[in-house]
Amino acid sequence: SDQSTCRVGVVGVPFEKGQRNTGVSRGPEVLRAAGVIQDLSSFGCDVKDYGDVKYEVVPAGKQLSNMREYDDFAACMEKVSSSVKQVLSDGRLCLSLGGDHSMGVGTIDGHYQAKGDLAVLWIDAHADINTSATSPTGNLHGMPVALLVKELADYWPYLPNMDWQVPMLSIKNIAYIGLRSVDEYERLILEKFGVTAYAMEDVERLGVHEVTQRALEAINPNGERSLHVSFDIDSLDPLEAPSTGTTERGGLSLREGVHIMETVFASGTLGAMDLVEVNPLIGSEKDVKITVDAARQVVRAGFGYKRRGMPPLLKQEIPGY
Ligand code: 4U7
Ligand code: MN
Ligand code: MN
Ligand code: MN
Repeated sequence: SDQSTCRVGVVGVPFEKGQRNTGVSRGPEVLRAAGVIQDLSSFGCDVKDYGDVKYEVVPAGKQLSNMREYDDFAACMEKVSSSVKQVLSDGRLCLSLGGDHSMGVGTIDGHYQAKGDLAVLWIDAHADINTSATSPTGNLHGMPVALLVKELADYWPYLPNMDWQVPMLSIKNIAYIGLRSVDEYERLILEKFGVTAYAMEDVERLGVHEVTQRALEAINPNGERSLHVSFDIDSLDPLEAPSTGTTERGGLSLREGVHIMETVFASGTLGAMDLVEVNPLIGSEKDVKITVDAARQVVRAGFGYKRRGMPPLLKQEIPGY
């Protein structure tokens, strides 16, 4: 019998220039080596690995202020976008392994090109909605949401080599879960546009299940939009995911992260998921293992793994069953 519950395409994005720590670019290699792909096929997914995205830099000819490594970013994300678009056009769900979170620009652009109107669930300690004018760091991994939304298009200078990317997302169709480190101007934008944002205090008050249901209801009430989940591993508490560059204490438990992804799967709307910001060069060997194991559990939950157990794959007949 064909029990393939899902068809998935995996894209690796070994990009780390959106932030300052060496090592995030090794995320895809470490997650694959730990068995992310086998995790999915072990419960019946049909998984195809599309490999890692490669790019060549085209210098913009001028420095963009407060956008570090802009040339590499623009070149890489164009390739990320076309890979994600390819996976989805092949009739697969897309799992993108990062890499730093600036890659959300490429993955969400590619998703939009394949599926049109989207709903985006951004699971993160941070809002990642700085522009080059508001960013305290100049790090592009803190800016992807602001690059993607229509409502902030006028807040950017002309961005050379980004003509392939049109800000197409409505800020109304994004919801956050896990926030606990939001910069002042980010807060201003969230307030101004009434963005659906469940910070940690909301998870405490309502519980993770209610928060996830409300987030999905707000951005995709009829379930007609394809859902993009961008999961920053730093949304989890650093006790559960220590090997990442921008830890914030007081985060989601691994169980809460898994529960969010189980709820996402149950909604039947998932089109693509990013798992980003795992940095195997931060912390001890044990820290890296804890972080990578957490990432694996979050991913498999999103593609249909059930903690209560899965039915057998019936590769052979077992007498008596
Ligand atoms: B991540 C920060 F200032 N807001 O913009 C910034 F605190 O993808 C952090 O969520 C961004 O990890 C964190 O640099 C980006 C900073
Ligand atoms: Mn992030
Ligand atoms: Mn973050
Ligand atoms: Mn981070």
